[in-house]
Amino acid sequence: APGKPSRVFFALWPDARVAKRLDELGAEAHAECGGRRTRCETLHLTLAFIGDVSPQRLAELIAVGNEVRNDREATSFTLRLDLLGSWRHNRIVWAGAQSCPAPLAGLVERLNGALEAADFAVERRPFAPHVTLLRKAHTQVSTRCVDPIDWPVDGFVLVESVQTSTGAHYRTLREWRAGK
Ligand code: 2AM
Repeated sequence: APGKPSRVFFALWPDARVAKRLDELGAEAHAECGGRRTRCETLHLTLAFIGDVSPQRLAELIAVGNEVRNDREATSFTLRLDLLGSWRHNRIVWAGAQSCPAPLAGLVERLNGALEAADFAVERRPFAPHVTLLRKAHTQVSTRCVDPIDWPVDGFVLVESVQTSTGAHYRTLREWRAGK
């Protein structure tokens, strides 16, 4: 979209079944907390946020993805989302995991390592895996367990986010599948 900056990030993108489950949880959370729901087709889990990049740097990001994809164990695992929680500082309500699978932590570590080696600024805070369900929530929730959503992960994506008046729109720039 003209005028507005675009930004890119690595993410896990759910299949239709998992997205539907997350969307249902989002509806439940919305009834309780208000705010703006993430549209079903844009639900995702961010692995590494990059920000604005030039076309040349984009090629380097794809090289980073290629490098990380070569490790099959890091890209094929089940992620169980079984928590609903919120953050006061950014008024987000999210779906999260009681335990972060080791391969997911490893995937993020590998991505950050490869990004750092390629001179991209990486996140210094500990990785907090979450899927944002609501933004600008009117009320918080106390973190609670919910009916588990088992997400079979078998790859990751590089996505471009374009901010528009109707919210963020996402375009998949590249997809990496485990062992393929
Ligand atoms: P959020 O859902 O917690 O806001 C696209 O904006 C994705 O990148 C979102 O999942 C968002 O996380 C994440 N994101 C946006 N800005 C970020 C930042 N500065 N650091 C880390 N993640 C960010």
